[in-house]
Amino acid sequence: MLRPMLGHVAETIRVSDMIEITDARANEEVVLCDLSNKAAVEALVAGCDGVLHLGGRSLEDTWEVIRTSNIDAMVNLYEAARNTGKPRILYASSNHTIGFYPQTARLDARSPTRPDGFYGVSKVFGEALASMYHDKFGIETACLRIGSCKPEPENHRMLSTWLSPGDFVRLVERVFTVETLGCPIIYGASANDAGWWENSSVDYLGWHPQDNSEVFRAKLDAAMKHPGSDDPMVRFQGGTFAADRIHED
Ligand code: 15L
Repeated sequence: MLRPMLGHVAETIRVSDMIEITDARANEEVVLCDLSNKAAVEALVAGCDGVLHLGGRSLEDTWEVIRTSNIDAMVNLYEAARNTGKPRILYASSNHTIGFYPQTARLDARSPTRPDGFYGVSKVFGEALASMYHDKFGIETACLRIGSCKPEPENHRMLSTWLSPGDFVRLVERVFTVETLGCPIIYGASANDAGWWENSSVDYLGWHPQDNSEVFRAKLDAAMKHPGSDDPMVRFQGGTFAADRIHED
């Protein structure tokens, strides 16, 4: 979804996946990589000025899958960054780091985490790892707690969590050009009237989300019923992730 909108951010963009990428664009160079392979990650990161880290498992899963994709892979990424010129990193964290908060709570970057599953716990780990590599080695990371990055909100919860692709790209531009980034927590949501999260601690980035999910409310109201008040989709910020059972091997 983002690749067609990101072409201008660098002269060469090295895109990576575990499976073949067949639609490489003019300034994209493809490097296949399994992020749990330490040597492969080091080769992937070598020579990069910046890393937009969207890899890993992005949904709840067994601990084994989460550990391989989101814990081991993160250590491999940060070790590779430390050994290859310390590129700045934008790390796709998630709203599932705080998913067990009720939807009535209003959060900012200082709110304690309340992960809603193994996946959310792995994202908290990633934020802690980024913080340690910043303090110890000076690697800068934007820890972006993405809400729901979709072309448009798909349900009423996403009226609060929606991050438009355009606002994401505008954030990428700021993260990789601001003089000093540090290692901030950023809530990844557009300028939604129904939003829950406060981002004033990252005003210095100069990121100004422009989109607002409210324009989709009538369409959603017509397409689906509001869930009942005891439904996880209206109780928890993480929605159904908070009600997911533990995934067993
Ligand atoms: C996430 O972290 C997931 O990666 C994504 O698939 C969405 O489900 C999103 O959160 C969300 O909470 O809507």
